[in-house]
Amino acid sequence: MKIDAITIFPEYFAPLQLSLLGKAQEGGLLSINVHDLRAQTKDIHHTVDDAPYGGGAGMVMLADVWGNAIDGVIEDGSDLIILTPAGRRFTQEMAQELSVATHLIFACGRYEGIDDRVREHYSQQEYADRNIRVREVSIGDYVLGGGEVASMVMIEAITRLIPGVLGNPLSLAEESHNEEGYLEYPNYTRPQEWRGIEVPPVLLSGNHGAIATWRSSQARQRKDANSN
Ligand code: 6GU
Repeated sequence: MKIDAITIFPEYFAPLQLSLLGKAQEGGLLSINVHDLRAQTKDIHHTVDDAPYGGGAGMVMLADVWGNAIDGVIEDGSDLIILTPAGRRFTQEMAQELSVATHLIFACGRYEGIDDRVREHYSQQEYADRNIRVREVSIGDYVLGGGEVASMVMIEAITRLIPGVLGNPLSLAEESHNEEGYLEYPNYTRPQEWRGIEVPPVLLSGNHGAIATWRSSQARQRKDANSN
């Protein structure tokens, strides 16, 4: 999978070089390229935004600068993801869908967002004919300063589903097992007693049927206790 992220803050993406994602890139399973939007500006001030037509608070990012940046990376089959709090909610299901994509482009908006003609332009039939799909995505019901952190959340959730990226493929199998809105059961390791709290005895029983029953009941209780 190839990922291009376009942003005015390329430094935000440094953590993607760490841990399993860094290894996946070294191993060639994944390539992540971060692009500075300002490199596409042609004026001396490197302007990326302007006041909104119709008035109102904040600034809107320039269509032309975004168009130049996206044109530089887009190819047949690309998925263009525009990060905005007004987008469709990112879920595990969307992560699964995107984990089989070949090329993801993350357009990280700041301020009051990107001139909407960018979305409209790349949604046209000529792009659809090239298997290019555009989506506006949000990671949840709260407002961030920009799409950078949101795109990193998506990149982590999506890329760990690519075979070979996650260290332990068994935990993936167990997870998909647990879909259907399931939350996982509580886990324990040594020591058997810590600060006066014992590991639940059923886990030491060696009775695998009883352990499975206990775990699913615990997962259910935890899900209920944490439900909004
Ligand atoms: Cl994608 N962007 C911003 N600015 N805020 C968000 C978001 C995205 N998702 C949730 N909140």
